[in-house]
Amino acid sequence: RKPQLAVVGATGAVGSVLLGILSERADIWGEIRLVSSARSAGRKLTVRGEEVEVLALAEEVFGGIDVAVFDVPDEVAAQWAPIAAAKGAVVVDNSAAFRLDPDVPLVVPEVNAHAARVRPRGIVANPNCTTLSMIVALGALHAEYGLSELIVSSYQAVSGAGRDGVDTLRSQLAAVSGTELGTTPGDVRRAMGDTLGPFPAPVALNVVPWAGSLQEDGWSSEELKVRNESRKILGLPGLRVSATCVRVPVITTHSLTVHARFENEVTVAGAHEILASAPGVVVCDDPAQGEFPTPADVVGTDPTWVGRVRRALDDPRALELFVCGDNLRKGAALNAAQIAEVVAAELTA
Ligand code: 2RA
Repeated sequence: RKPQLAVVGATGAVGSVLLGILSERADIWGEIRLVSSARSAGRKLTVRGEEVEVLALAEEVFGGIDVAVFDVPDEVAAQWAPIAAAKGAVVVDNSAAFRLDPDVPLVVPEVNAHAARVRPRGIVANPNCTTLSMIVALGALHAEYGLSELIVSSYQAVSGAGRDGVDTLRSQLAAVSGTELGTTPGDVRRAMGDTLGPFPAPVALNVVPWAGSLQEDGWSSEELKVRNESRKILGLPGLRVSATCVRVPVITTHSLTVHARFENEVTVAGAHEILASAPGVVVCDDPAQGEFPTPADVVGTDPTWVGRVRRALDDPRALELFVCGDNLRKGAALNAAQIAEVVAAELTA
């Protein structure tokens, strides 16, 4: 029989993208059961061209389910993923609740698909969207050159902060459009009043050097996720990683500048060749023709786009890259769907 899939958090921002992705990809699933909080249960959503009623999260909804993709807040995942696993489902969890648990693999199929096979808790974790937006390209370069250090800055889209993030940017853009704002200190902030939404400063006509919560020594949780998750996915527990995460006025698609240092000397031609043949990566790198990835062009696509590839002028072992990835697709829903497919193939083998 075909494996049965549950999507928990089907009505959320990532859940909606996941239903679209499941409708586009090879249809390997038997039933696709949709689940949400009691508040959104009863709604009908379309998947694979059919309307499906959303069920309220409860132990019984996991009966007969082989794979359950969770896209819910950390605390909901922490409570419910083990319940789904105890009912026999393999859980693919997109929250941060289990990512650093040594008994939970953190999987990016292009980089470490094999890790999904060893899952003592019955849970496979999906990385954070910022890590995911760069790691497929870095995994390919690491396999050839041996990564030794990463210094990255992110340019993160507001949809990473959910529907509230998108609504906030849209209403802030409406408030500044057609005005002279942005020329004197604080004028944008004053115009926003108390409509900052999930961000600590205006995001329209601005950039905000903050994502996530405050952790020790001034680091943000998002910056530590990039460090810890990159190390785990690449199997490099001692990798030197420094990240600075910044929110920018983009709806969807995270970008990163990456300074990647390797064990071996690198060349731009070599990096181009590796990246061009890496699954899930597209090279878009011809600045003379104005060709480099931008979020406006990358949004809605599946691959990791790489451009501006340069060898560091002062270090023959280091590359500079500009990387873009759709944070709702590869950064969340697509990677989760790919993990679910890897697990389904194993279960039906
Ligand atoms: C963000 N990475 O962009 C987060 C969402 N998971 O805020």
